[in-house]
Amino acid sequence: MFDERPDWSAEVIFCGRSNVGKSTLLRELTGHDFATGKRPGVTRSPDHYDWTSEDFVLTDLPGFGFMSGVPEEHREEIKTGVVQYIEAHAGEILVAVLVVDTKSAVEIIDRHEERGELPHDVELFHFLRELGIPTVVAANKMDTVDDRDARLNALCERLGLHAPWQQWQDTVAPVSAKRGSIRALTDAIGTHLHDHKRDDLLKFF
Ligand SMILES: Nc1nc2c(ncn2[C@@H]2O[C@H](COP(=O)(O)OP(=O)(O)OP(=O)(O)O)[C@@H](O)[C@H]2O)c(=O)[nH]1
Ligand SMILES: [Mg+2]
Repeated sequence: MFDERPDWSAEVIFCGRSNVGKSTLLRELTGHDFATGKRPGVTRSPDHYDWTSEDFVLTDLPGFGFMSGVPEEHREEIKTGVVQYIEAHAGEILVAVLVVDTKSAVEIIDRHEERGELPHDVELFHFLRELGIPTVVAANKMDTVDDRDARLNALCERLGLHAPWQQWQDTVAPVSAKRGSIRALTDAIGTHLHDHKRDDLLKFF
């Protein structure tokens, strides 16, 4: 399920737990009707969106963690598939967007840590950075939180970034995909593309 991929040489990926709003963000960015849903586990294999005239692709990866009706071992398989996909294409991935649900992210991270487990979001964030892939954490669903700064600072701390969050604007982007408020993310992606000397791709963001 992970091997039907043409040879694009430049890619931006969207990854993260299930139900955080990856596909909604991509819909907002592209205007394309990515499948989204109220229950976790909607996107089950990489969904590529490209432009016929461009050697560039946006990839919506399946979510991992809890998914409705998906047994634990299959969830692990999906996560392994995502990790392998990222490793295999690390050379082409210009920017990774790690999407989190701002309202529940910190609580879920803490719950895993209390159990002595490595939380998915923290693991993926460090994994991407170890591969040298510039990573933007899209702190999504900001419309559902009222303590914005406290939430974003707590999220930064869990990721090993010192508060205040405002000093990490290339790394942490508060957004609300549902409300179409994604400017912080497109700006952050733009900064990384510029650093890659890929200003030609800024038009997509
Ligand atoms: N309140 C709020 N809801 C959002 C926002 N973005 C997405 N959602 C909702 O979150 C749910 C999940 O969105 P999806 O885009 O399908 O999430 P996903 O990360 O692609 O999920 P999987 O494909 O299952 O991994 C949907 O009900 C969306 O409408 C947001 O900014 N605010
Ligand atoms: Mg999805």
